[in-house]
Amino acid sequence: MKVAFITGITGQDGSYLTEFLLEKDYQVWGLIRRTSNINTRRIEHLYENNNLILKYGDLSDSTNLLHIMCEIKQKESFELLEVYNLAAMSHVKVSFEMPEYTADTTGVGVLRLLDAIRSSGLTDKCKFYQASSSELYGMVQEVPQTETTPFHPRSPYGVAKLYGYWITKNYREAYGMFASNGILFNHESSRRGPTFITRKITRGLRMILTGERDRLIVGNLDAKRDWGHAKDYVEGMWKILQHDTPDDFVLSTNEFHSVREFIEKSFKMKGIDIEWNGEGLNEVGIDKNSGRVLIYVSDKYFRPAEVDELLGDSTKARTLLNWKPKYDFNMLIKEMVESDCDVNFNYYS
Ligand code: NAP
Ligand code: F7E
Repeated sequence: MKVAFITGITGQDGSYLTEFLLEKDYQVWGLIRRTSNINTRRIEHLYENNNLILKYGDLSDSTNLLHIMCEIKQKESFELLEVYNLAAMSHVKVSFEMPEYTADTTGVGVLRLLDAIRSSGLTDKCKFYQASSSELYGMVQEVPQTETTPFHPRSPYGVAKLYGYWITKNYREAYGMFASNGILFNHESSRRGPTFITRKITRGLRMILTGERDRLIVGNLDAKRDWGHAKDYVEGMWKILQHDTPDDFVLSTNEFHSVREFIEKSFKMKGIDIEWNGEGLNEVGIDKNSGRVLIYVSDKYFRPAEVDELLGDSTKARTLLNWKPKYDFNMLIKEMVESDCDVNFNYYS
């Protein structure tokens, strides 16, 4: 029996990874948080599947993590359990407002899970994937960034992920655990959280088209990111754990685009040509046809320390894992715009 345990199963990546593994006949155990509102929208379509088992828990609760690992060990028979640690307080801007909570869950949470694996006697019967991030590079020390580029994180989130990266490596070196880091560059989809910039743009476009809102207000228009599609990246996570040895891999598209460009392309898909006027906080995006101002800039969305540009080089994963993204930038935008703006789009297809 192939068995996997996923933390962060209700998130963007967790939901795609669950679909991917269920299709490969895995039994999937997932960690969900108790919340006063429904947080399982992305995985509800999978509830009927008998191979999906959900457990309440939290990365801040080590006793709970230990109990779950012991329960999986006791109930399931497997050669190697695959553990994907995707749970995190994943919003960079929010991490400046909640640095201690971010350190506790995004950082020390990784240690709690690794130690639950060890304490439950699963060290040699487990493969561990840590969701590391291109935010580790922060103020970039070289372009493009590879597995050997030095790190310089620029946010409490990035610093917490740095701890997660190193404690994963440490458990590999100290205890011989199959523990790997995927250093993933930004990946998006129609299931992306609504406050990340790509989804904020495509949802904002919908609200402008329907008249719910008359404008979209954003922060740094010139930030550049290496944006891929989450579906490609969850396949990469799985491939990282199928490699014969534990190792660290960059997953990226190897091209970058600005926030400005993402806005222009998304609006163009709905027939709106954006023309820019002004500078800095006074810059606006105008609909060329109507002359209406649709895009405004506010310092509310700037970060105390910004990551200006991220560009990955995923040659190692492409060579050793035979991983390559299927989606390009235009396909990604098309899917996101259709999903947010077209009623007939199937969120789960
Ligand atoms: P996401 O949509 O924000 O999902 C985060 C998941 O973590 C959700 O299921 C959330 O649960 C859960 N979670 C948050 N705090 C938790 C806690 N204390 N205990 C247990 N679960 C908790 O993130 P994503 O985009 O899918 O990213 C997945 C992982 O990859 C994250 O670790 C992220 O930092 C990392 N990463 C993402 C990217 C990217 O571009 N997407 C790139 C590099 C690395 P709720 O649903 O209850 O909130
Ligand atoms: O920002 C700029 C912002 O919040 C991207 C997470 O998944 O990827 C993600 O982190 C860029 C930044 O993602 C707005 O300043 C401009 O430069 O979509 P984002 P992120 O910070 O890159 C990494 C790899 C992760 O690991 C994280 O978990 O866009 N930007 N205006 C804005 N960003 C937001 N959110 N909102 C704006 O209005």
